[in-house]
Amino acid sequence: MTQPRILVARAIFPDIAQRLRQHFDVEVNTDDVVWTPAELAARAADKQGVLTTGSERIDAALLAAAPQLRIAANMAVGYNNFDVDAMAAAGVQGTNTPDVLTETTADFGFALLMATARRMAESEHFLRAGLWKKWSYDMFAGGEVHGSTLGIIGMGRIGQGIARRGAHGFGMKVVYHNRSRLSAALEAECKATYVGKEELLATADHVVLVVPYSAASHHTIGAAELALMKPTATLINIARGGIVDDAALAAALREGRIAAAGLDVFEGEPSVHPDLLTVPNVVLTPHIASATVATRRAMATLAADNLIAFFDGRGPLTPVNTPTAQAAAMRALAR
Ligand code: 8YV
Repeated sequence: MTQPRILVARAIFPDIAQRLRQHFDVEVNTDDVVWTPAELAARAADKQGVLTTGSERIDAALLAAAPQLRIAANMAVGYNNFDVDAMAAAGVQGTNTPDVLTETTADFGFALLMATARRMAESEHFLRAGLWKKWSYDMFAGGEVHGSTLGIIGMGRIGQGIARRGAHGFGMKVVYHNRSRLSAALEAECKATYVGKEELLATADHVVLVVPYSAASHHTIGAAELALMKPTATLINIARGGIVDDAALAAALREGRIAAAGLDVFEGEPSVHPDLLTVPNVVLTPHIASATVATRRAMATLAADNLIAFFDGRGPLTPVNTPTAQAAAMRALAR
C-alpha cells in the first residue's frame, strides 16, 4: 500500500521529520523559505497531509488546489491561518497544538510584562550606547509590578497561567475579561475577578492580551481603548498581530498617553510598524513566546502525532474543526 504524502511546510527538528518518514512519504521545506500562497499550493497539490506553521494559510484557494488534502496539522495553538469553515465544508481536518505551550508562553508573557514595566530594553540600549555616566534618583524609574493590578483580556489556558503567576508569585490583584466567565473554582484558583473590558482598561496597571485572533477581536485595542488606560499603564500583546492597532499604539506611546508596551506579535509581521521602531518605551520581540527548545519540540511532536493518529484511523488528537463526513469521504477517494 502506498504511504500518504505529507508536506512539512517549514523546516522542523530533523529527528521529528525522520519520525514522519517512518509513516509517510515526506517532503520537507528544509530551506525554510516562507512560500507564497501559489508556491504552497503547488507543493500541496499532490499531498494528503500538511504540517503548517502560523505562516501558511489554508483557505478555499489552497483547498481547491490540493484536492487530495485531508488534514492540516498546525504547529501552533492559534489557528487563524486556517479557514476552519472552508476546511470543514471541503472535508479537511484541522489540528493545533494546545496545552504543550501554555506554561512556556505564560512565562514569556510575564517576562515581557516585567521587562516593559521595569524598562529593561530601554535602559540596556542606554548602557550599550555608553550614555551611563552617573546614578540618578529617577533614572529609568518604571512602574511597580508586585502588588499592582494585572488586567488580562482573554482568559484561556495561557491567560490563566499569567493570572497564577501574577496573583501567587507577585501578589497582584488580577482582573480579567473574556467572552465567558471562568467557573468559580478556576476564578478562585487564579484569584481573578471578572470585569467588563472598560473597567479593566481603566483600572489595570498592566494589561495583557491573550485573545485568539478573529474578525471579532480585530483591533480589540485601538485609540478609544488606549484612551481609557491609565497614563502609567503598560500594554502587553502576546496574542496576535491585529489584536492591537499598532499605529494607534505607537502614537499613544509617543505622546505618553500610556507608559510603555511589550509586543511579541505585530500587524503584518515580520514587518513592524515603523513608528514602533522609533519610540523608546516599547519592548519588541520577534514572536518567540513559545520559543524554548523543549516546547518547540513538544509542539512539533504533537503536530506529527496528529498526522500519524489521523492516518492510522485513530482520529485527530487535538482537532479544531469537524469536517463533513461526506466531503471527507470524497477527499479520501480523490486521486
Ligand atoms: C508559534 C503561536 O510559534 O502557538 C501559537 O499560536 O503563536 C506560536 O507559538 C507560531 O504561531 C508559529 O507556528
